[in-house]
Amino acid sequence: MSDTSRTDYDRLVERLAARGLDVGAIEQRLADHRIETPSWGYANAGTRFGSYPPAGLPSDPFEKFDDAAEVHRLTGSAPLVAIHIPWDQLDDYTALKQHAASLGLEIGTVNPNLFGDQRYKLGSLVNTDAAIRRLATDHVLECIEIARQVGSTGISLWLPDGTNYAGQDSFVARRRRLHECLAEVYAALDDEMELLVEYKLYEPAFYATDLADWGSSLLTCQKLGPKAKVLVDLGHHAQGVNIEQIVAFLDDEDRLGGFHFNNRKYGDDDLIVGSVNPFELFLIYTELAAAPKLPRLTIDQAHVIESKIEGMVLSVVNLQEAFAKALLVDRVALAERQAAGDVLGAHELLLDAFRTDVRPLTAKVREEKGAAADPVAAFRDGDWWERVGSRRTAAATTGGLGA
Ligand code: RM4
Ligand code: MN
Ligand code: MN
Repeated sequence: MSDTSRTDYDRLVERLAARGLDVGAIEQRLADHRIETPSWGYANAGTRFGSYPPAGLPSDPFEKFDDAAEVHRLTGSAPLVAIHIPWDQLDDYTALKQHAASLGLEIGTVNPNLFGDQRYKLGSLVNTDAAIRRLATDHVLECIEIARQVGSTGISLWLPDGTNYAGQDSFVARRRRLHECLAEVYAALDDEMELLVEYKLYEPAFYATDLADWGSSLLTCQKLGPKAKVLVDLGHHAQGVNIEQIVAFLDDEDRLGGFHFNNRKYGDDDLIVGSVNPFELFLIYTELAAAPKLPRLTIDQAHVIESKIEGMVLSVVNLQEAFAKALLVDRVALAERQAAGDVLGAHELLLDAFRTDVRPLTAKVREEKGAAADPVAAFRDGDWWERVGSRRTAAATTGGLGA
């Protein structure tokens, strides 16, 4: 650590200690913070209008893990990588598991894909055709088997099913078909496994999505059993929805399974987390930090014009800073002010934590883990391109939307 940053750090620690905060405990929680990055975030992605694949893209799942390892090396907090099947389809998943371990990584959630196949035109797990439902269910069962092989305990399900026109199908019949398929999936889970049930307001369907909001996901999870939990993707709500309140409610019900972090301005934009609304991200972490254990924290983004690795590094840094700020909230004083009806006094405690520049703290925690004080600058100044990127000549894989 340089002398200037040491001074910044010492000053910050002094200020925090004066507020009665246990800086050592905060640093420990920051050191334990584990983010999962998505394999598809390293592959080509675009919009429906086109894509601009940069040079040096990975050409297979192994190379995607090489890129994820770079993100982990620089940030110290991204040891998990989510895989998407069939985008990461392999004959031998144990080879990928070994490759991950050799890089200091683990395979995180396994994500079935129920939207790529032509046969899913009218839906997957809710399709009126029993043969298509069988196909989709078997695919999720295959993902459970893959999870078993790679030592993963999370199956992350995003159901793209929905209808485009009123009257196209019965809401209730669709729901029953979905629950029947998911009951079979649930029964196949091992004890330590979890089924994460993601919801999304709209897209690809535009009239009614079968799992459109946290309520429908939660009802589904409650029907299935305790191993089914809700997954919150920050881009999957109507504008203005209070996501931190959803987080608090789900956590209180012990049904918060995990996150797909990203940020949005309009729709499901999949921009860098914390780039549009850092205050919302801080408030979400304020709810998360209140519990002793964090849920699965996955990034689900599509970097369309920016550097993919740099974008992922910045995302992890933004998550580290949001968590650090949330850990500064004086919870005792907050409860006191809430009980006293001190509206702005309580609000001020949150603002104070949010406005604190925590960068000296997160930098120190990263450096102690052997990562970079400033990961984005370290990536820019580093030799990833010479070492890895420029050597990649094989055709890049797809595996992001619109790619
Ligand atoms: C969806 C959803 C899923 C993601 C796909 C690619 O909008 O967020 O989680 O896997 O996109
Ligand atoms: Mn998602
Ligand atoms: Mn999405």
